[in-house]
Amino acid sequence: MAPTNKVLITTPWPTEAVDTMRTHFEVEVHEGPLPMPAEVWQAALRDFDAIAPTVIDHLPPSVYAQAGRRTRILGNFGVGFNHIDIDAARNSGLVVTNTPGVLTDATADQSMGLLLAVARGISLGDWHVRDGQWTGWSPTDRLGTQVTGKTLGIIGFGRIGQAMARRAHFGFGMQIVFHNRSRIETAVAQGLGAQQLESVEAVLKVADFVSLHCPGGAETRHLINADRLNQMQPHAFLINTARGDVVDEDALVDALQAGTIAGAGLDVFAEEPRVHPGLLGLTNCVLNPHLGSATLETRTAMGLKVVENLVAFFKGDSPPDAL
Ligand code: 8YV
Repeated sequence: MAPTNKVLITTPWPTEAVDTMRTHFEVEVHEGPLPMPAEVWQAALRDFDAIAPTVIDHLPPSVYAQAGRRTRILGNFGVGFNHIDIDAARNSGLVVTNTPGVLTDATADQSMGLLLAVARGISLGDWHVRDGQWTGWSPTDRLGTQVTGKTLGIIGFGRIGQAMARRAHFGFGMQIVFHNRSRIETAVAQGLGAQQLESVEAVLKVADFVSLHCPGGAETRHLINADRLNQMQPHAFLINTARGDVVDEDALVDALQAGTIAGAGLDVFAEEPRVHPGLLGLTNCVLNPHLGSATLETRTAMGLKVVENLVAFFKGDSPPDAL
């Protein structure tokens, strides 16, 4: 019988996904400390045929260069892969896969949820009720901003950006404008009530809400900086479920404090799990602990997608989500 390939999961997954992995491979799950320390990575690269990291793993450079490496594939649990040096991996003969598609809806739901929460004071209202700060209904109490019928600007019109547009347009009657690096077919955009604009600035100028759905990494670092925050309308809100460093957090704190923009709904931060201290004291932002894909169904599907990629790879086929 052929020897079973060994897989290391760096951060515990939902049970069904781990159990499925075990039906194909000899599996170990690293339970902690999290993220997996560099010395554990070093040993893992010698001992495992495949490693399945997540967004919290900032892979030590030795991953790509280690002599005597047994690992041939990294099956990333997540669609974003800015924590992996894809070029270095490729150059060293390491295959990398991700999990597109299965987390689109969960992430778009979360983006819409943050948009509603910050516009309508849902999160702040919850605090106030628990804290005994609600003294009774009044016509002028905690007035938020109407969402229905407003203009949503989307930066990055891939799967998740389009799913956000669908929710906002068909669910809330919003007009959609977006910016995307490549041209989106007019029929696709029109089907979502959306119009592609030539620049990020053009979107920022007209949007009542701006939602970020572009990939992270060097190309989009600080895409939303002080200058661009200034181009937003003072009543506009910024929603980020993409990656924390797409936004210059110092500039965002300044803008939220000065009223340059009205508020923000943030699911991701530049140095997770650290949150910029300036954000913590502000009541015009809603802060979530990177929950974009956090449903049991979605996290299970993400794990199953990693399994599918590893199974294809070890069968000698090309994995469906190779990067
Ligand atoms: C994932 C995400 O949960 O898939 C992504 O890129 O941002 C998240 O929603 C996380 O990355 C897990 O690795």
